[in-house]
Amino acid sequence: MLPKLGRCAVLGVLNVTPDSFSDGGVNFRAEDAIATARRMLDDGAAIVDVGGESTRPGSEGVSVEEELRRVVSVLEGLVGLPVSIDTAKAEVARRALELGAELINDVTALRGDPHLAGVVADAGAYLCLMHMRGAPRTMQDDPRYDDVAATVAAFLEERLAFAVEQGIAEERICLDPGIGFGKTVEHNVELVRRLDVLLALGRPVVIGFSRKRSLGRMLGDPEATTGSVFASLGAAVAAFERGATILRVHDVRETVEALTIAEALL
Ligand code: HH2
Repeated sequence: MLPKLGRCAVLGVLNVTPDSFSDGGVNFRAEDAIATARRMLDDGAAIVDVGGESTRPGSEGVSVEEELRRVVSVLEGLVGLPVSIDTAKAEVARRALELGAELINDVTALRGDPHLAGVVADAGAYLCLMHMRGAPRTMQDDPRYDDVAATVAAFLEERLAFAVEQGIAEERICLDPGIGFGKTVEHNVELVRRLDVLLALGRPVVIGFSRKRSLGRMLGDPEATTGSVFASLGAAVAAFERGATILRVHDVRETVEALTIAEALL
């Protein structure tokens, strides 16, 4: 799945939103988004993940019409290029697949829209199932787990079985612990340190630590709302070393260079 680097692939984040936590507004105009996507692919991304709804902590979500309005012109400008769509909505996924998207990245792991599984199955598309506790509006209100790695693994195992039951081929599914989605800094750290628990499910693991607030907080700012590029590179290399094979990142060129060297040396 998604070859480009030798042993892992970079998925470039393209938020077509006014309010994403680290790059909100930067690619809100379709021309800018299309140019950014092309640059990410030139820089070595295996695929570009187009999203029209922010899931940052506290966000409320947008309507299907608004999400379609944001992403369709961008997808039209990227026909023929490897694209993923970051959506939980069946209607947005359906339109994106018609326009050539190959992967559906669903942060709700098929719990958000009862029609999404059928859309993915009918298209024979790739699917990313992500763990999230609660919903973006409230997910960071004091999240607690007895054993975060075991809880996330059990959840993803159940969602994987559900997706397969719905007719989605297991070989097309990858799993993501959802860094920052209903998790403290310590939970996020433990999920990467114990990635073997997720790898035991037998599917490729995606890690999206890029620019997330935990990185800024780990560097000593308790109020940080983002993390730096340098901190993100450290997280990407560590996640790769722990066995993640798909890294979801904002800074593609920097990450591809870091991972190319890590692949050569590890
Ligand atoms: N993180 C975000 C959004 N989608 N999808 C997966 N599979 N894994 C992630 O870690 C993940 C994701 C949040 O980051 P971003 O897209 O940059 O921000 P926003 O949701 O504010 O647009």
